[in-house]
Amino acid sequence: MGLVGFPNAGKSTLLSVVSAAKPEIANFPFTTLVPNLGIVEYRNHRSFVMADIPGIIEGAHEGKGLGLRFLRHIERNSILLFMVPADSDNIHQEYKVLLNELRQYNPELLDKQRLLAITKSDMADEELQSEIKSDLPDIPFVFISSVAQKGITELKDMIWNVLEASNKG
Ligand SMILES: Nc1nc2c(ncn2[C@@H]2O[C@H](COP(=O)(O)OP(=O)(O)OP(=O)(O)O)[C@@H](O)[C@H]2O)c(=O)[nH]1
Ligand SMILES: [Mg+2]
Repeated sequence: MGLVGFPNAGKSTLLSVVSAAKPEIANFPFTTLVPNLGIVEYRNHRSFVMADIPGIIEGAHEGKGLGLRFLRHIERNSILLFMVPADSDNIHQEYKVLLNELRQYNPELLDKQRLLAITKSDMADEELQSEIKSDLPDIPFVFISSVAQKGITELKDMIWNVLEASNKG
């Protein structure tokens, strides 16, 4: 499965808390310049691979930012986890921008299973969380905080269930 998000969304931080990978993490965009892979241990000695992809911005399909050349690294994955921070001005809109960039790169990417993680949710109180919930895309979502270790088990369960379902075809 692969992580899809704007720069600074918390992709590498998530990878660092669910796997042994030690990606660079910093509070500025384009920290990750090449994809990082990590193995996520799941219950009963099962595991799956998580690919931390460099951040995508609007216009990436035209080469803006780092462009989309890294997306080939996730073409093989069956699941895409979209990651949008809880303090984003408009989570639904950010998701749409990301989706549109993927579509422009390769429409087949939209056949993949999509999940949404609202990251940095330690920065969103209950009121903001319910406000966020009132306008989300129609895909499974979870609030997570890699820093506070919240929602991580729920996220892994969600990913695992989708992986299992897609393996059974
Ligand atoms: N409060 C809070 N901050 C977080 C959380 N996760 C990540 N951050 C912070 O967000 C900033 C960006 O995190 P990264 O993991 O480097 O973000 P990224 O998505 O990999 O960014 P790029 O590599 O630039 O695409 C860092 O300062 C992190 O410490 C979280 O759960 N809560
Ligand atoms: Mg990163």
